[in-house]
Amino acid sequence: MIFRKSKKNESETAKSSRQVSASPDEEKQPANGPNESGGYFRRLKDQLSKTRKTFSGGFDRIFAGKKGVDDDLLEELEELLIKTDIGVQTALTLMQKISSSKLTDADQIKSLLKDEILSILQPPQPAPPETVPSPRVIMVVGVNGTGKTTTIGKLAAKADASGKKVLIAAADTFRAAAIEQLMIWAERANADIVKHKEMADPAAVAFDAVEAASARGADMVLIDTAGRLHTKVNLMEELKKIKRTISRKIPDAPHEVLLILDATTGQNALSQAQLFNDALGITALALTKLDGTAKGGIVISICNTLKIPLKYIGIGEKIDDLQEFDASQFVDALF
Ligand SMILES: Nc1nc2c(ncn2[C@@H]2O[C@H](COP(=O)(O)OP(=O)(O)O)[C@@H](O)[C@H]2O)c(=O)[nH]1
Ligand SMILES: [Mg+2]
Repeated sequence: MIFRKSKKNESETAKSSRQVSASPDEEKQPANGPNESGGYFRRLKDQLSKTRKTFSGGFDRIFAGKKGVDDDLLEELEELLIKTDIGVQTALTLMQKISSSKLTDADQIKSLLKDEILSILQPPQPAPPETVPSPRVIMVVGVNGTGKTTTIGKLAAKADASGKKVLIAAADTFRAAAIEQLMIWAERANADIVKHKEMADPAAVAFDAVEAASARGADMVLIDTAGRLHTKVNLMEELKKIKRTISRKIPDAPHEVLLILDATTGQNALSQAQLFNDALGITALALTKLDGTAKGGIVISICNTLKIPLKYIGIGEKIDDLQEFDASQFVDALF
């Protein structure tokens, strides 16, 4: 295997220290789980405020001072849904439910809408219990700027907080800055990092990382990848090669191919998902930057259109601003 011979020279590993200084904001904070304190839900609600203002605020405005439901009001409601990036098809489905319910009371319509959205967001059947391979290899993919590196940092911190040993692979070798950015996140999350030089073969980095993780008894490997889209074909080939190469070391790896989508790109996120899924077989989604947009309806659009589970949502730039997606909490935060 050609890429192994240069390993000694090129591969460096760095174990970060817990003493590394970080600004108070960057200081590692306990990773919350969905069943933990009210602070977790409050944070979600705060960070989704832009979408909530459009959604729930808009709803109240439409119904203010109106008695009964007429065509104009329904039209306004449909426009509102589309404005939040819920998608035309999903908006139409919801409007049909409202029309056929014959409800006229604003509160009742709101609660019907809430129930219908929840049933879209909830997976049809509970996911089968995950077997936990060790190391569990997660390949993280997505277009540049969607939040791959940041999400890896957040995931690593969560895993570290639950006592797991994490190793991160710097397989976005396209820019030196990308490797440096990942090193900072690894440090914050107390994770090991495996990196080569800029422009090194990303598949070789991934292979070394998986090998090092096995040797060191790591629980989780997070593989950062490039996302330049102007060379779309090459990118997909590069990602496929990484995937193949990993499976040569661990046959059933990667155990997860996590696609990162940026909520602020709206419906574009859906076409990106199609592209990456066709090439790689995406097993889970993370939707970032829900804090920065009034178009959080994209969550509903994604769950209604794609048959890929939405596992995580990013609601800020801080290390603990990644939450496991919980449909009912999300809907409660929206209304
Ligand atoms: N507001 C907000 N910003 C985010 C979130 N996730 C990532 N970002 C920011 O998005 C930018 C690009 O993220 P990065 O991880 O470098 O994207 P990559 O190119 O896919 O690796 C950075 O400025 C991040 O801080 C999020 O959930 N909310
Ligand atoms: Mg990156």
